[in-house]
Amino acid sequence: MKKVLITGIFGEDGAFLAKRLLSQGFRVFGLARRGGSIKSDRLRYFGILDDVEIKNSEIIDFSSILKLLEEIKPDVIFNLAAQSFVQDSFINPWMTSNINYFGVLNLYEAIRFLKLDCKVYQASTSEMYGKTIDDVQTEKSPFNPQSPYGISKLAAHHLGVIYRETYKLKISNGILFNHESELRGREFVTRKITSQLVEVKNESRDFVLLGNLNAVRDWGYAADYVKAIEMMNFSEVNDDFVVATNNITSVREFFKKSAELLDFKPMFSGNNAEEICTDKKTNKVIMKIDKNYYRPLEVDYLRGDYSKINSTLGWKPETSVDEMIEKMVSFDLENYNKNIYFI
Ligand code: G4F
Repeated sequence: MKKVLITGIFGEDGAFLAKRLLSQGFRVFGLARRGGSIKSDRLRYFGILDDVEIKNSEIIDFSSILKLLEEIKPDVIFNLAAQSFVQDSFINPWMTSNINYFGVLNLYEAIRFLKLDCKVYQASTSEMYGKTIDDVQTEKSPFNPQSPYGISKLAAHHLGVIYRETYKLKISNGILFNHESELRGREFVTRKITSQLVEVKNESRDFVLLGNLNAVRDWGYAADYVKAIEMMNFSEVNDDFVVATNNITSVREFFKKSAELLDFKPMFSGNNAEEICTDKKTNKVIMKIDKNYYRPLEVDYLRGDYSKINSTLGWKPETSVDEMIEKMVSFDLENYNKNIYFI
């Protein structure tokens, strides 16, 4: 039975991935930081918490990750462990760099030291493109990160390329564009919008406070993207792949679509920080701007071209942004007041 190690197993992608791999008969190990098991809600939600073998380890501690790899000797590693909230990387740049870059360095050095012949998937990100100049980003587009998070991920991305070429490590970097789902943490704008709008609908919240409504993202469905990363790590190819939908939506449009699904009639008025959204049916304000959610530096626009992974591995997105928003809104409606918090 093949042994798979997933770091970051308690996150959105980790949970979707563990579920897929367990159903195919893999033995799935999950790396958990000390105290990390308080985040096990997603695995519990899928009913797989007892099926994954959770191991306490620290990716930022070389001896710890070395011992873990020596014990498990995984055939396949998915490195999803990260400080993944861009806004927080401005507050905690050192911690972000430590986990997102030095953690990856530790992992690759431990693999080299132990001479493990394993495949590795590294979670790269569209945040590496930062301030984009092209209409659509490919694997060859220039990188111009706009946050400590983007820099840390770009450093790890390049490290993967170097270790692949120099030491022949079997590394693939997946440049995943934003991917969301009902399992997404509520600090990210999509799930914040769907969950808080449901609260407004149920009158337990007055309105949603948001930052930059003009930001444009290529939002895909996390379960589709996890399929892509599985395909990458179980193929013979070691390479870098963009995973995206090639469709774009602004934060404002995402809010509008979500509000309409909840039977609001959203109408935007005002400019910049004074912009509001009113429900035309009731004249109630359902969204205001809070400048605290503006980023010190913003990534305005991301749109990914997934043709390389499509032609090489046959992957394509299956869920449209509208279908995804429907899933998220339905989930938040069904689970309103049930204390299901995916953190
Ligand atoms: O949902 P977000 O926080 O995601 P962001 O920053 O794009 O990063 C996510 O996707 C990346 C892939 O490109 C991952 F690498 C990363 O780990 C993470 O998963 O923000 C999306 C956009 C931003 O432009 C932000 O300024 O929404 C804008 N926004 C507007 N109001 C807001 C808010 N973002 C958040 N989190 N909260 C707001 O109230």
